[in-house]
Amino acid sequence: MSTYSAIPNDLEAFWMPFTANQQFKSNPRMLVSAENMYYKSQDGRDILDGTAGLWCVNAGHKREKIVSAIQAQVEELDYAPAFQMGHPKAFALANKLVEITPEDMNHVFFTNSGSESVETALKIAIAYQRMRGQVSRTRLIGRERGYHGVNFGGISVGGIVNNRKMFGTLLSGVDHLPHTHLPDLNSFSKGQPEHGLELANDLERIIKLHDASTIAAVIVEPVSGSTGVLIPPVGYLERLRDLCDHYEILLIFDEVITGFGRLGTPFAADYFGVVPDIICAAKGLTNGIIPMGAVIVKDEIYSQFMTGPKDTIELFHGYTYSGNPVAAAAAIATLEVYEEDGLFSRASELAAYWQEALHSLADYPFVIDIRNIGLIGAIELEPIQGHPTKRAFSAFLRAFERGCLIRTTGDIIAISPPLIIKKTQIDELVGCIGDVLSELE
Ligand code: PXG
Ligand code: PLP
Repeated sequence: MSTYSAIPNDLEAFWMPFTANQQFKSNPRMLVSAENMYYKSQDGRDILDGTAGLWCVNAGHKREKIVSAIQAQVEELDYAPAFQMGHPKAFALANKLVEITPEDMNHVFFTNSGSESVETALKIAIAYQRMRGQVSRTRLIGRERGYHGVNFGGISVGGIVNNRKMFGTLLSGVDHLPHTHLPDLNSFSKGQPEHGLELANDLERIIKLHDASTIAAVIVEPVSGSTGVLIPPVGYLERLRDLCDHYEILLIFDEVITGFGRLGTPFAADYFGVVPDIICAAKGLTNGIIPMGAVIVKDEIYSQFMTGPKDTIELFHGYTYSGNPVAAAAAIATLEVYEEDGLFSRASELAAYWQEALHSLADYPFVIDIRNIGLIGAIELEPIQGHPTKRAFSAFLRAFERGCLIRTTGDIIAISPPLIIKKTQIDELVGCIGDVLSELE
């Protein structure tokens, strides 16, 4: 029996993440296979992947090189203990990764997800400040509408009400910058919006309130993905960098979405010309195939930890699967595919075409904003009065029926296809969204 004619078992036991379980289970949407730019649905339809899975399958699906690297690794070394033992592929991967990270960022701590990368980065930041004698620098500054995964540190510095309100008091000693979404001033911006640089100055207000000597780090997504593609205003990230330098605060870029070519450069740090002290990565690191994340730190941070007695564990932190052999093999093969296919510059080659295609939807019903950067786009819809999120979710359902996969968050449609997308497939995706918008009520 072919996989996609298989009838699912009872759907009750699996508690699905970030999903309306009851609604889904009454009318499930199942994907059963995938190749290049397309998924296959259980009823045998081709579904154009407009979201690179969940922003992670940057090289497209079923890449032969990655598949065989994983198969070979499972045969050779399936698992090796991560603590006090090593295996060659984790070191090889770290070396390969630092070839594409910004200058002076040459040390990598491996995790299994973006959420774990965030926890790891926050812990390293606080521990680093302590190691250099700044023991009172323990506060963490995040941003409204920021998404930093779902663990306690990440939801504390994050700025999404629904992800926070159910879970008690979270971490103490956290404050938030204002978000940078200014629809009245910046709607229908192409690339970076013009207005909003001054919002970075709010960091000085926060510093005045708490004093710089209590602040360890600021964490932001260079481009917020999950909350609907919020693109930094011109000059904003530069200003944050200047303020962090001036007040000796570490700047963490959460590049879980923006890493690995999404903007047409290896990292958003390269795109914006702003180098943070720590980068959180995941998703595209293994093309989404095997869970893996990475935290990349400046040499100065790593060196600070390497000053104690040689037989002392420098950082009391790590995961059973840090640098897992199969994940490492997948990541090495993925980085090779990105290199061979020129995928780090692909988004910049396509950016102009992508931008024009997206903005051609400006006059469709209910569209109140369109924004884009690299190979990311967002179409914001006017909410149905009294029923926020319903209109966009209905667009998502209709798009799936019509054969394309999009994401929605609030009343925003977000798209971020694999970087291998062809111009004809951009037309197909935008055409599908246009048809869907025309049918919306
Ligand atoms: N930081 C950022 C900036 C992210 O976008 C995470 C951390 C957490 O990564 P993990 O691997 O723990 O999920 C993310 C994840 C969406 C969507 O549709 C976005 C994410 C995950 C799932 C859905 O916007 N981002
Ligand atoms: N919980 C228990 C009881 C454990 O023994 C461990 C790891 O040894 C963990 C949680 C953490 O698991 P991981 O290292 O996969 O994050």
